[in-house]
Amino acid sequence: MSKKIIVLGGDGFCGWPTALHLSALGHDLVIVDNLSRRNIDNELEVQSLTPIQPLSVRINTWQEISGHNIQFYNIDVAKDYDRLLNLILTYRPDAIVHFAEQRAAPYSMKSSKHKRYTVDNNLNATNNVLAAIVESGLDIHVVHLGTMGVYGYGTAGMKIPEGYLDIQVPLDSGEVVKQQILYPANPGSIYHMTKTQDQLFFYYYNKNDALRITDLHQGIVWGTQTEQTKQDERLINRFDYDGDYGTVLNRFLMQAAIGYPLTVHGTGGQTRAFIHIQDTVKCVQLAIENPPVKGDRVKILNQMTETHRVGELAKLIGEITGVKIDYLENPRNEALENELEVENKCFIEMGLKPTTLAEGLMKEVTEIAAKYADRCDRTKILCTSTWRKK
Ligand code: NAD
Ligand code: USQ
Repeated sequence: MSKKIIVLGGDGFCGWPTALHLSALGHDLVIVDNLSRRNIDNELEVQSLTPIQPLSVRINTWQEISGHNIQFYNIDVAKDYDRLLNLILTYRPDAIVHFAEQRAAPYSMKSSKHKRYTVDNNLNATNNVLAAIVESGLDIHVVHLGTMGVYGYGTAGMKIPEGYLDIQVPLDSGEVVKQQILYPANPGSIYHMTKTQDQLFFYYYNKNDALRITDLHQGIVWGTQTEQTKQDERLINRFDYDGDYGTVLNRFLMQAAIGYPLTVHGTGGQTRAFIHIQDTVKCVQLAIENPPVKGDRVKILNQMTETHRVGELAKLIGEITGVKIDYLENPRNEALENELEVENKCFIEMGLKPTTLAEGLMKEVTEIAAKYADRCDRTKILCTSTWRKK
């Protein structure tokens, strides 16, 4: 059944392909974005490796190719509360997908100005969305993009559950009470910290106002293109490679394509969770199709398909492409080595068929990283944002 869906942050790396995927399925789409990500590119004097088009060109191209119309509103979700509320009241969406946050950990740690911006932007954006839904009186399903980083990356040897931890509390009487609590938050950057705060907003608005909320704890997204963004170069997705916004696997792919030694932080023993962008858009679709019912607690799903050590990824890419590896001093304050096992059976049971690293890696190097290699500014590759003053 066709739904009315607002994608907040729909001009971004995950938001744009998600909007196209949902539109291709026949849903009615509205994108809201304040284009802050494009302005941050100006601030950092860097550009997407891929030549992304202005949003109006993207939307017109999609209309031309698919016949589907996507509306766009330039609204700052963190600041323009009245315009957001007005849009919700007039459009009356069935679902709101919320990507509209500052998402780079290194950017959030650059200076006190960047810390404060990230906190202001992310917390106010989330609170505004939830408060506006309550004020509208409409029954709207919120699908939020959270992060695996809310859990931290270490465990007591167990699989990280999907949001809730079973605990047993021994009482003085000797009785043992069983409960489920939110998995303890353990953020590793100011950015990740905002996502742990988002969880509390969801918990509260769900408890107080019975809002229907799905929080997707997503791993590191890799890859660039989806079935829709491939259809025309004007639809191409963004590819961040710089030291602030580039994420590790895409950075390694781009570095391999230009023969730049792979930038492993520390020993590379950090294990992280990964997901391909094609699976991201599929997961959001599945989350929308499987909403919680009124009265359910916040539904938390782990949106990841594989875990890998950063150093092992570098070795794999080194073997395929012949590029060298550089072991650099780690600019972050993070564990040098960690094990990570993650439960992700909810999405698998809903029908997700993961894109594996093995099938996608080389395609990504040749079709994207090598093709646009001449757009790379080598001076922007190293990560210069440090977690603690030297
Ligand atoms: P992105 O920066 O490419 O996209 C975010 C979009 O939101 C941008 O277009 C930006 O202009 C917009 N935006 C930000 N603040 C806004 C505001 N106040 N009002 C309106 N628009 C605003 O980031 P992304 O990689 O697409 O990530 C999207 C979401 O997914 C984020 O919340 C992020 O935390 C989460 N996530 C991303 C990854 C990843 O690897 N990229 C992994 C896990 C989770
Ligand atoms: N790393 C390197 N070399 C690099 C870049 C990064 O070794 O050149 C290391 C980092 O030190 C870190 C790991 O790779 O240990 C991951 O870094 P990243 O920049 O790829 O990912 P991260 O900062 O965790 O953030 C990204 C997204 C964020 C999302 C998160 C999901 O930017 O929006 O929330 O991935 S997760 O990591 O699962 O929390």
